[in-house]
Amino acid sequence: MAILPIIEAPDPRLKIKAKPVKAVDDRLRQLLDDMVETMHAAPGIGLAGPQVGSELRILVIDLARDGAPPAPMKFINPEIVWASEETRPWEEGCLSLPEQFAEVERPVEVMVRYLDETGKKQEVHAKELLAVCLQHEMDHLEGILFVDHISALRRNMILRKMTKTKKLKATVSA
Ligand code: GNR
Ligand code: NI
Repeated sequence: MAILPIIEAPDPRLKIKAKPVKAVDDRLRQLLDDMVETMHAAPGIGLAGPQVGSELRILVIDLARDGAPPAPMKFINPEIVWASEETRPWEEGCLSLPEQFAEVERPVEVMVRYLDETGKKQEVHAKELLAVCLQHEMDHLEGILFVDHISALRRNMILRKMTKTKKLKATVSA
């Protein structure tokens, strides 16, 4: 097991379209385990491949409450096969945009088809936080961040803050 570095915006690696997994093997399962460990350590409730430098269509989610036993979920090649017409705003954050938050409007419910870590086809009907998190993580697989769903004004405010923080961190560590 290993904790992987999380890529922070702005970074071109967060803007790529991730590639489908071809084989669900031990190497992939190792990467998924490392992503779960990284997500728990952050801490976060989700993490997508591109955030840790993988180009694969994989993501992990754990919505277990503080103090409850961990309940990591792993998704390979996820696809939204249905989304509700009803949408709702939810305050989102992102480990690649630390300390930044904004309300994002998304479908309240989604049906997601994916492969589990044994390579078996699965489907989940997600609502509430699981639906929000799955859509947020699947956006990462398309190179989309939550700020891409808000107004250009608020997006640029957040991205300017990120650029400033990155420069400051580079100066301090130099
Ligand atoms: O930890 C996270 N919290 C969160 C809160 C509201 C909506 C989405 C998320 S996902 C985020 C972790 C992350 O950046 N995943 O890509
Ligand atoms: Ni994110």
